[in-house]
This record gives sequence, C-alpha cells and structure tokens, in this order.
Amino acid sequence: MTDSSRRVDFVVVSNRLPVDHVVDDDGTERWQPSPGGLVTALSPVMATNDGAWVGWPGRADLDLDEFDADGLHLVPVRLSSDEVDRYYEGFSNDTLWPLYHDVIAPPHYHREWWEAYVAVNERFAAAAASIAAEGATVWVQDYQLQLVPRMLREARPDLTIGFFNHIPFPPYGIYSQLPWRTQIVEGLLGADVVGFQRPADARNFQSAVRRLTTATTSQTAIRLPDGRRLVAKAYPISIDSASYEQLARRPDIRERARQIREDLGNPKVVMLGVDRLDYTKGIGHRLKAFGELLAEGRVSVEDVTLVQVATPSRERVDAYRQLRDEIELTVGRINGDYGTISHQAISYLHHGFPREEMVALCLAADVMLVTALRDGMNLVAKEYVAVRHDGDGVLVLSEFTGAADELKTSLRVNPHDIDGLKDAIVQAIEMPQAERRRRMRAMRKRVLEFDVAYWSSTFLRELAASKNP
Ligand code: GDG
Repeated sequence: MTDSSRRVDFVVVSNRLPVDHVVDDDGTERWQPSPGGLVTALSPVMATNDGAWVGWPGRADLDLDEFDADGLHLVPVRLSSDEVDRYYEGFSNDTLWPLYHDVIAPPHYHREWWEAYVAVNERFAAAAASIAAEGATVWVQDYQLQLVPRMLREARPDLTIGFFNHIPFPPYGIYSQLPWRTQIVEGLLGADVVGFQRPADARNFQSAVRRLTTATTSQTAIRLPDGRRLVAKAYPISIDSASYEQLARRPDIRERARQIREDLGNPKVVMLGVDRLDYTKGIGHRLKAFGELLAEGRVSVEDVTLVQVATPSRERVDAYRQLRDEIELTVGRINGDYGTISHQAISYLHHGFPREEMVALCLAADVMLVTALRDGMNLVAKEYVAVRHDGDGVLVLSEFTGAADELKTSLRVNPHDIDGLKDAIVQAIEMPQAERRRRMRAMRKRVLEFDVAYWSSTFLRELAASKNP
C-alpha cells in the first residue's frame, strides 16, 4: 500500500534496496528480503525510529510504489536501463570502483556516465528528501551516492546527514585523475559525518578536501568556509558475529562441514577462498601461488585441496568478463596439470550459495585465504573468524584489506609478493595447533566484541552528536 504522505525520522539510502525480486515456480512474483549485515544492523534502529529505506529495486524500468517487506518500509527509486548502464555499470563500477581500488584495473572516464551519475544521485536525494520528516536523520551508503549528501542538504537543511563509504578512498595522486574530483568532494562535504573503513581512507579524503576546496581540516574535523563543521573518520564495519557463531553450532551445519571434507576425499588440509569474482580480490595471485607450490612439490593434491567460491558479479562489465576467462583458464590448467582421478587441486564454484553452506565451508576449511589487492574491509575474513568457535583454523589475510588493521594475529601477506604468499600458505598448512589457537583466540575476541551493531550504533551516536548548533 502506498502512503505518499508518510514521513519518517530515520532514512537509509543505498544503491540497492535490501530485497530481491523473485518469481516462484507457479509464476507468482514477490519481493524476498536479501538480509545482509547492513539490514541486520539497521533493522532495530529502523523499528525504534520509524524508519524507511530508499534504493533501487534491482530491475530496470520498474515503476513501483512504496511498499513494506519484512518489517521494512521501502521506497523504490526507478532507474531506466540506460541509467543502469551509465550510472551503475559505467560510472559506479567501471570508473569509481577501479579508481578507488588503486587503479588495479584502468578506470574509464565518460562524460555521459557522469551526467547519468548526477541525474540518478538527484533522484535518490529527492526521494530521501520527500520521505524524511522535519529534523530526521538520513544515512547515505557508499560510492554510488557521493553527491547525495550535498544535494540533500541544499533541499533540506533541517536534516542530519551521515555518509559511509564501504570501499577505500584513494590517495590524492590517484584520486586526482577523476575529472569530477571537486564535485565529488563537495558532494560528500554536504554530510555531518563522513565515515570510512580505515583511518588511512579518512586521511586520504581530508587531503583531497585540502587540495580541492577552501575547507580546513584538523584531525578528524573539517571546517567549511561558512563555519559549518563536519567529521571525517574511520568506523570499521563488521558482521553480525553472534549469528554466524550460532549457525556454526547447528548440528546439521556441522554435519554438512564433515560431509564436505569427505566429498573432497578427506585431504589433510582444506583451504578456502570466498570472493565475489572481482579483480580487487587477488584470486589470480592466490591461484598462482598455489599452482607454484604444487609444481615445486611443496604441497601435493593428496594432502591439500583448495575450494574457491567465486560468486558471479558485474557480468556485463568487460573487465569482469575478462577476469572470469583468466581465472577459469588458470583453474583448468592447474587442475589439468596436477589433479588425479581421486583428487582435484581446486574445486572451483562459480555460483552463490546460501549462508548456511558458506558457514559449513568455513567450518570445513583449515585455512582461509583472503588475498585482496585492495579491499575496504573484507567481511569474509571476519565471518571465518566468527564461525570458528572451536578456536581452530588459520586466516591468511592481505595487508591491503581494512580487516588487516584489526585482525593483527592473522598471517598477514602482501599478495603481490608471490614467494611471500607461498611461504605464508605453507606456514598456515604446517602451523602447530597451539599457535593456531592462540592467533584465533585474539581475532575472535575482536570480531565478537566489535560487531555490526557496534559499528552502526557508534556511527549513529557520533552523527547525533555532530549536529551543528
Ligand atoms: C564491499 C567492500 C566491505 C559472497 N558470496 C556469497 C555470499 N557472500 C557474502 C560474504 C560477505 C559478502 O558477501 C561480501 O563482502 P566482502 O566484504 O567480502 O566484499 P564486497 O562484496 O566487495 O563488499 C568490502 C563490504 O562492502 C562491507 O562494507 O567489507 O571491502 O568491497 O558477507 O559472505 N553470501 C552468500 N552466498 C554467496 O555465494 N550467502
């Protein structure tokens, strides 16, 4: 039911609404919640504050009224298929994404993409402005919507506006490539609090502010020429740790973990990688290291198996199609060269799985490999830690993830250093149990205490406190 006069005190704005459109076998269409960490963290805040969520429902050219699903009030923003191409796949995923991840892939700059980005950001800002009550709090999420804070402030100076960037913010030398670098920084300066994953991201943003605007900065504070102040600092995101641990304790999921090991031929060591198939995740570097270890006889397929889940992602963007070809060629070569009838080197799975299966995989894995070349946080690393209530398991973690700032007793690696990565994999395989437990204990303490509820409550508390007089 539409209630276009409805106004709420708390609004979350993100590119995607937390629901997926599904068509059942009998042809019935419905919206199914896609519960991620963000929904879990924000649902209680939504419920106590009378909240709404503004976002794109994930299908182009769809005219939809506001609706309720699973206790959330959802405000759909329409995108034409042309806008999906230009704003989402183009400017968001083929300009900003590679630029903000240290230009691992070349960013493409197209003026039509930028124009679509501006137009779509305006639409999101207008939708948020029309649902927000007088004096409401609006929390804008991520790099697709960096112009929204300023647009919203201009339309509605009464609002308290937060922004959180889920991906890195690059050093100025890289950021300055962006033809629209000033507009984006000014867009973000519309917020009262701009949150980042790592202190380094916040510092990079402040340096862009100093280079491109007349605002001044002092530690985490930014002062604008008109006297308004805002805060730019790190709020490292986390997961709903307790729910992962609960799943990991379920007898059926533990049984499934045992089954997975058996199906893999009960190797001595199961290693696991779980990533969206994305060039930032360093999947190729991981495979190269593993392939060389097999070639050199430092590990054998009878003893060690790698399970690589590569969830399909952004398949209409060229760089992602190429990446898939490269990865699948490498997996095929390694399996062809080193596999036996009874033992595969790599079990490669190019599909998504239910969360229960992910948890079973984490329980089954002696070693988790997170080798991202650049990653805002990397939740998979935290999920592995939350699942390992048995206190065992080794996390190999790239120092280029936000998670590496917190998970200091992981085996930290530079994934570009293939020899170093190979040594770390061997060290993980051979690590004595006492050392595994000692390292895991420290990481579990961190992940269980600083969960996603801590993240959202800290951000929202500081947002409330930032309100300018
Ligand atoms: C961005 C930033 C930041 C993956 N495949 C399946 C599945 N997943 C889940 C994982 C994890 C999530 O998706 C992926 O989160 P990551 O943090 O690893 O990476 P991005 O998707 O790149 O996320 C990142 C994050 O935003 C949050 O701020 O940490 O740095 O890039 O939760 O478990 N879940 C299920 N089936 C799958 O096949 N159920």
